Amino acid sequence: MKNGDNYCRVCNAELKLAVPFGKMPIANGYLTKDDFDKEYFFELQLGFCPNCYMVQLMTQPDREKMFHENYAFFSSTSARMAAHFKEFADLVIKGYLQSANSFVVEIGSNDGIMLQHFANSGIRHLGIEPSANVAQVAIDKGIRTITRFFDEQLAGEIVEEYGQANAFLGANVMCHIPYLHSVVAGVNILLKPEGVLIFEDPYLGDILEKTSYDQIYDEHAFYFSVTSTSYLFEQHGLEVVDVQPQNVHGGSMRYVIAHQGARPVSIAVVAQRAKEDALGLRNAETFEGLRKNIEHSRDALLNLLRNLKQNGKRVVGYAATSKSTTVTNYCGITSDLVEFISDTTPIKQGKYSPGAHIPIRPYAEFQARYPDYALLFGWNHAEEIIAKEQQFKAAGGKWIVYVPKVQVVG
Ligand code: DWN
Ligand code: SAH
Ligand code: ZN
Repeated sequence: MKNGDNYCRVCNAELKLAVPFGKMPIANGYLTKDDFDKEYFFELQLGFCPNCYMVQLMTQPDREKMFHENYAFFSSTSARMAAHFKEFADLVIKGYLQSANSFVVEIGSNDGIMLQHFANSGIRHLGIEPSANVAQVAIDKGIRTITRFFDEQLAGEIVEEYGQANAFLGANVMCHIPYLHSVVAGVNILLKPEGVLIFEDPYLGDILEKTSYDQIYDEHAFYFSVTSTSYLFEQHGLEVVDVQPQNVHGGSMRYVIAHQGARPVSIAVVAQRAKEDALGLRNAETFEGLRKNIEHSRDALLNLLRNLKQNGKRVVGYAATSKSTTVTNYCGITSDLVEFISDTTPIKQGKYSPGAHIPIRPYAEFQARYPDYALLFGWNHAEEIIAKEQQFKAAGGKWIVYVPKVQVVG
């Protein structure tokens, strides 16, 4: 099997380069000044597979460079996401875990934001989380977690020790794993005959419709659609039996997967695939359009920030998201345009943003002296953030957003 830069990780066909972003650093690689001269960069390129239609990165850094004992993203930083994962857990418990001694596995379980609900209900559970520092937060909450990368080999070990699972879950993790065939082979081993895999990830349709190009960064190896996902699972005797759009992270899709023939296929699957055809998800030209939209978005944001600077306005970034690494580096936004980025995560504070080296400051500094404009890097949490920043608005503060288009609000 050929592997690497120019071949599809799902079907091995030659990829078409869709969007070149240039050199990019590790999206969550916050650094100190001492680390500037040894910072790692790679070529960020979005590729389109004309055979199975999987959209993917053409090169991805080694997993150990991204997921390790100093991983900077802690899931429980958003109240809205905490509520979302409680709903997700409740749905799984009611729908799939009613039999005695049920067993649920979650990959990418992070700080236990979802798995805590299974643990608290006394359900047999296991988290697989390779980033040791975030895994430790879950372990400290009494959530059983192993610090490993999930793959086929690990699936076999889990079945030996715990038996097969009724439900296998993953949120914003499946799209992070380049060796998808090993993962899906593992799912096949791990799932009981009537078991389900339920996972959700940012949806390609939303990225295209909203030009949310900042979803494209090192950790996100794949940009799934129902079309490409169906192809992948069918290779392994599994099938997509339901899909449900989710209003989180700027538009996600939840996929329910079962062994072929084990469960009826919902009409939502067929309907969504028809929508994808209409959106042009199988046409290379669609991605040429995306590339142009991304270039326009970059130019509009830079113009706006330069104008504000000329007019002596203070602009501060709000939320040092992984996504902001793509925006700052692709647009060339440094601390001359954005004074600092405010963030609530302690391990990001006092460091500098990857590549662009904008200082990351504690949230208290945003509150202490409101800027004229806040550039909303956490636009996917806009509702939650704008609701809690009424005082900023009352003080005359305005928001800059760039998804779905560059504009000033408030
Ligand atoms: O896929 C992924 C998603 C689930 O989470 C990962 N690859 C990495 C991460 O992406 P992200 O960093 O873009 O996630 P968020 O949730 O958009 O941003 C989180 C950051 O925003 C944290 O550093 C905390 C910060 N934040 C803040 O400072 N104030 C967040 C909120 C809601 C706030 O009010
Ligand atoms: N599920 C959480 C975390 C998403 S961030 C949420 O939605 O908020 C992605 C997580 O996947 C990280 O914590 C990372 O360490 C983990 N991860 C990356 N590769 C993995 C793999 N091969 N197996 C299991 N987890 C993995
Ligand atoms: Zn392919």
